[in-house]
Amino acid sequence: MTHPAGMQRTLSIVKPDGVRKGVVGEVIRRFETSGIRVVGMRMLRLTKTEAEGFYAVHRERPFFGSLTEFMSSGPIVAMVLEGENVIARNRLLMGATDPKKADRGTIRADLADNVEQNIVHGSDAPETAETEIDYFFSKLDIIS
Ligand code: 3AN
Repeated sequence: MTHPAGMQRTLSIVKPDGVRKGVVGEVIRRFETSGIRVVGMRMLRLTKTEAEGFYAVHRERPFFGSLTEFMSSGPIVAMVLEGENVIARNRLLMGATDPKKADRGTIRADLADNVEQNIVHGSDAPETAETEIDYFFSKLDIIS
């Protein structure tokens, strides 16, 4: 499939804290307001093993056990976002990993409680975006 230059896809997740707080709509509104298109979406609950697979790059980190426990603690909403430069734009909307350090007006500054339970995930590079989208979505699940 061909895309205009600069067009990208990224994986976004509203984490279990975001679903529990009822801010799924608020997160999507922020994407849509900034011109980012949702081209795939599903709600699911990860098993601990599936969360460990998704966060495998962090397996040596001290917070790995707690993070994967949290990520499997309730339903999440996984989305494929599409737009020009959407990987970086989504990261800007999300704000820094630690909500205390995130700029005002970002999703994490406005909605998150702490560095682990920080409402959203977003892929950080084209290669990780591709792997992460494939973790949750088949080609047929994504609108082109
Ligand atoms: P980001 O999600 O901003 O890309 P990463 O990739 O460094 O941040 O971390 C992945 C996830 O691990 C974060 N979203 C957060 O839930 C958790 N995390 C990161 N740093 C910490 C930490 N110091 N303590 C607990 N959890 C953390």
